[in-house]
Amino acid sequence: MKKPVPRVAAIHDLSGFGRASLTVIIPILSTMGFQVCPLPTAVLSTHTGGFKNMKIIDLTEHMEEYMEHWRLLNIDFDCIYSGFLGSPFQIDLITKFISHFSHNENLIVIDPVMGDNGTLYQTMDIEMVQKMREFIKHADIITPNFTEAALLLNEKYRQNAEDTEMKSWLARLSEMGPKTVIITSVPDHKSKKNSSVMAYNRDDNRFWKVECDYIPAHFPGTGDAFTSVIVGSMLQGDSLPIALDRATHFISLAVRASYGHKYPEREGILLERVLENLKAPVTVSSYEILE
Ligand code: PXL
Repeated sequence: MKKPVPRVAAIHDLSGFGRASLTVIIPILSTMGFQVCPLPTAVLSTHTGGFKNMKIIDLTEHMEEYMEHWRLLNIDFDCIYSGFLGSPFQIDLITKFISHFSHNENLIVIDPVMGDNGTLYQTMDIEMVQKMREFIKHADIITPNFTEAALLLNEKYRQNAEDTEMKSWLARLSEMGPKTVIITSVPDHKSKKNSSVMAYNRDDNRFWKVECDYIPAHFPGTGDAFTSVIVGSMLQGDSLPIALDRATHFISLAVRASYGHKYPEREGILLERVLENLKAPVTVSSYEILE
């Protein structure tokens, strides 16, 4: 029987302050009309980007029983979406989760959250990177940022990237398993300031690019917001380039709505001010196909 509201299993941490992970994912997907069922990997007092002395409660030892309860309930998910993970062992647990709950009809999205701007997040290490390379083979879609794509491919982080080189990165990441690869924050080779989102779909062998607005600010949690909009957009039946447009323009709007206010960037984008825009049809489309 078709569910009245499609359902997403969201496997991420819950950070109490500083909009990131579940506090971004739940409102975005709910606004887009999806039920979010969180499987929390850890509870943190704040995210790790810019706060000191945060309290971290690793939930690894509780996840198996939590998953077992869902298994007994025989819950069906339209999408399984995982992001920030608290320990390498969690990757083994979530691999089991995916093998149990995945079927031909549902979408598996892995955001290999590990770092940004050329560095690993405080809680990540090389073991996590190695595990992540194995883990992404279970995904239909992955959404690494440029730093994470470089880590997955064992490439050096750099400040600029030619389109031809990025096409090869996208294809190599897809060879590791996922049919669709989306790389965010790709530095522009023409202008040091600009960045773009690039994507590849193996089924039709097409590459896409959307250029992003430049704003001199860095808000944590925008990667989670971006992938959440991609998830919602793909689940509602949009094409890949329209999903890229929708997510890129939503983030750009959210950053613009936030930047004009003076408050610490570590608190994240002012999501509450822009959520309603997710209900609007796509009005600005700027994707390009890369030949
Ligand atoms: O936005 C990614 C993310 C998720 N969860 C935690 C984080 C970060 C990035 O800093 O620290 C706890």
